[in-house]
Amino acid sequence: MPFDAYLQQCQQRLQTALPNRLDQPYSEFSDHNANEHLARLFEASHYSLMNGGKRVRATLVYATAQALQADIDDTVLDSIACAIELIHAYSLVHDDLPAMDDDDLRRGKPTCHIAYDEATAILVGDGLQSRAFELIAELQLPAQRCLAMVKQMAAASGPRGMVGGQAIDLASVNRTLDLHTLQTMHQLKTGALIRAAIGLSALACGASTQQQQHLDTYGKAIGLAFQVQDDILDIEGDTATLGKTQGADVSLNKPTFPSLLGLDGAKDLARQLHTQAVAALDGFGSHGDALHQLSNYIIERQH
Ligand code: GRG
Repeated sequence: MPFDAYLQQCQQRLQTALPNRLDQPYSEFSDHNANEHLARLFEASHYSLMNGGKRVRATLVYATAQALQADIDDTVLDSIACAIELIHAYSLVHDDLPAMDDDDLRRGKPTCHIAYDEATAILVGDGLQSRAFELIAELQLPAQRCLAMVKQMAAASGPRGMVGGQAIDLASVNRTLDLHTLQTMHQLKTGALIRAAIGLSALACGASTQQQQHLDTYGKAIGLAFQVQDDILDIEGDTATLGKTQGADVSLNKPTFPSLLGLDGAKDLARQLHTQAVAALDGFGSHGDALHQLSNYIIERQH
């Protein structure tokens, strides 16, 4: 199947799977006045989650299961894909807040705190994150496997992962970072959740230790490549195509790959990471095609 069609298929799968899973906790209030008081939080959560998004992380969940030729229930995979997208959406809502990147535009629309208000945006992020963990905890899989997945998602999204990367990012405004520190920051901030999308899927599918290692090498490389391409697009893209403010990193005086390596150096790095990622897929043969195409997409994407 051509990659565009594959990506579209995964995106469509999420259009149904996400609202189904987001709505569930509210159903217990259906005969209760609390529903009325939750309406704003509920609406703002939908707004932040169902507003487009490429769903790259969810697609990685499906493509990993495909590489492993896993005999796994579709609803289990959908829940993992949704959990990862919920964590991602929470991080974007919080990242856009005035105390963080202070951005007005996300996925081509006003950010959550602009469309609603700051307190609601904080609660939306908190709620999306909690619900993500609930989804993994209630998977119909052996308890040990669920536990390992909860642990991996917590490590990837917490202070040893995405939150830690964000903290380094905030501390680095107006400062120079060396290449190693910049890479570490992005491995944590952007790369950790991308790796977790692959890692959780591999755990759920019962991948061998060796398969997990190869997939993690792939994930580590594309996680960083994703950010390198993001930095390139911050310079070469335009606000309309990006759906977020072009030049935001430069105007915040943030260190980026192009600022350290030059634009051509950053493009070279993206290509090197792509080569590493593809090499790690060798053992999966044609079953790894979707993962291969995803790594092409990550360094070729225009938004
Ligand atoms: C607030 C704890 C906390 C963390 C925020 C991921 C992150 C950390 C901030 C996002 C800032 C950002 C724009 C990083 C660049 C890479 C990135 C994660 C881009 C957004 O991901 P896409 O392009 O977005 O997959 P869509 O909208 O397609 O889902």
